[in-house]
Amino acid sequence: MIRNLIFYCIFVSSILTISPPLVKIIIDTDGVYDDIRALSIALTNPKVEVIAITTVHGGISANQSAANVARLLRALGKEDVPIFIGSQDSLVPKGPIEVWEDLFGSDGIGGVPDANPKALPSDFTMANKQKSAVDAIIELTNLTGGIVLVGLGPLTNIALALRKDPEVSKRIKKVVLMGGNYLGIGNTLINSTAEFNFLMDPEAAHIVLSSIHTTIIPWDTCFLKGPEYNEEVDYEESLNQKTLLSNFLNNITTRGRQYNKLIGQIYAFVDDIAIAIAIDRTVATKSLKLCASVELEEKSFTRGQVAVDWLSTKYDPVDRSFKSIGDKNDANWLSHTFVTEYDVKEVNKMLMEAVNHPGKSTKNNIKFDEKNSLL
Ligand SMILES: [Ca+2]
Repeated sequence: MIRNLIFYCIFVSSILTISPPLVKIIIDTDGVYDDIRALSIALTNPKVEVIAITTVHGGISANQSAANVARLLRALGKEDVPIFIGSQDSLVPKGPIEVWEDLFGSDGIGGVPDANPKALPSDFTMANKQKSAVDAIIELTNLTGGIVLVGLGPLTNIALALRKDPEVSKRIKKVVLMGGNYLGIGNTLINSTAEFNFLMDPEAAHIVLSSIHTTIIPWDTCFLKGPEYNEEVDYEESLNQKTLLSNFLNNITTRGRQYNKLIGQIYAFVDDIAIAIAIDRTVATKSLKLCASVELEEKSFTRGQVAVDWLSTKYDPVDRSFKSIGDKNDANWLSHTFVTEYDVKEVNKMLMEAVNHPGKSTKNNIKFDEKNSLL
């Protein structure tokens, strides 16, 4: 009896040791090439269960985003991950999407439909047609506890989900966003101090930041730290591994990397950082907790910029930084965690593991040459 009990205890403890709980993630994305690179990490990381991928307008349409995600899922043999299409426009409609073709190509992923895996018409029909992204977020967070919601695009879907069912904010474990800023560094228009995702739907960003404490990877951090961290990692290392996924990521980012070079910008990590921090929060090595809101004034240079209340902060001598005193300020601006430094080597490691991951399909780890022919 005692021996059986000991065996049972060893058996249970070994299971607990071998199988830490999976990080359950829903990713909301506008499906351009950095989103696809970031999704690759989540979809292949053994610590992660991707519950669903929801798509939103942004760099491209929500439909094109869903097709790009479907193409990635085929590359990984992960067609079982559900895709739900969401909002086609911002809360205050802004009209047709202007795709930044020089950077992203016409489809948001480099305009290379013949790159392996080739784009297929069926990519546009893989998404679940029964349910919208907003309802999927509401229902899936009801079915599964402890979900981490990661936003990699404009926040329209997440805002609508929080509006339709405010309890979403209590059910989810946390929200990690790539977007916004805290120093007013913009990345879209020369007359705007807003970051792209927030500028594409400032009202949605305002709703999200007013409804729930979030962890934000602001554009300022990507912009300021990207060049500095280039001394620590080779951002293109994961693109030269000659696996199907590595070649795919290389092909879909070629145009963007060339364009960045042309305008003197560096090809660095962006959305990948959000996914890495959602999986392992220690990837964020320094952060600021700040009460913040979003500027909504129309036709202003600052529309979509994050407004920070520095007066409600105090100096933290240990971290040598300013941090908010409470969870909200007197104007009810909630506090948010802005990641200001991150472990770039760990993000690169996760990306390297992704491109070298065999996935469900063994074809993924077969080595390919530059033209995608089998070696
Ligand atoms: Ca994005």
